[in-house]
Amino acid sequence: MKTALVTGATSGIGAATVRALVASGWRCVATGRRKDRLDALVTELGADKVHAASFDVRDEAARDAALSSLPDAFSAIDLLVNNAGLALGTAPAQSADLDQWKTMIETNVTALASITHKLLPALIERKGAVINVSSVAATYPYPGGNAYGGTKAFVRQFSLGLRADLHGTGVRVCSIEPGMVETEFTLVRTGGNEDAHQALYGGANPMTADDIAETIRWVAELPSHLNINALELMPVSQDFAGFRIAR
Ligand code: NDP
Ligand code: 8X3
Repeated sequence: MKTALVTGATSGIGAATVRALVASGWRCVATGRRKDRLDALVTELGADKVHAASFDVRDEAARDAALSSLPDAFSAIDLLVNNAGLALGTAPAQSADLDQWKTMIETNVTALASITHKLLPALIERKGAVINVSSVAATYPYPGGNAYGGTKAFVRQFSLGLRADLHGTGVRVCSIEPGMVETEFTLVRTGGNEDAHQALYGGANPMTADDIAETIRWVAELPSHLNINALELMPVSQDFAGFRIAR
């Protein structure tokens, strides 16, 4: 039985990924700040399948304490799913809140790079895999996407750079790049605005967290000689904005 560590497993894509992996025979270390939600996953899926490790990904000391006290059955990580992340705000750059930018960069970039750096030696030893959750925002800019899109572009390019450096090690790396997925993402981005959540997803037939989780599971379980470098997904209802001209 293989073991995955999934960051951001208290909600949305991360929680769905833990469910999909466990249903397919994996053990999971589920991480996130909201311990009650991790505990609920353990109750739902079983303590032999899920271990809750509650920490803020930006807190390296708390992360290291949690990783160094993993039960034996969960301590050999074969797959790192770097999913924890967030967008904060939709304001244009010129009126954006700098603290929100810093939080996105610390979470989506610095913490992701740090936990990857921490786990790489073990992943190399086990010929494991890294699946990073980027976004279509990495490739397609949109108004108000500024720093968030920048963080996700880092995730995409970092993933490809990891592939280059890990050449010959047998470690696989994939950048998963979803468009609109209905999760708590927009509530977090807007500070809990239910109307904004409804306005974005209502009638739009967005992707679900399960759609992305199933994709992550599929990528993780491909034969060991096969690497999906990057994978972009959108709901059928979403496409690309045109170029705007200011006159
Ligand atoms: P959710 O808000 O539902 O889930 C985000 C998860 O990230 C939560 O489990 C949250 O846990 C965790 N997280 C955020 N900050 C921290 C932190 N400082 N420390 C630990 N965990 C943290 O959103 P999604 O499921 O949609 O988002 C998952 C990933 O998917 C993100 O990286 C997002 O950017 C990306 N994405 C989302 C898309 C969408 O349309 N929904 C599209 C493309 C990419 P907790 O708050 O408990 O700590
Ligand atoms: C989330 C998708 O388009 O809201 O990464 O940036 S989008």
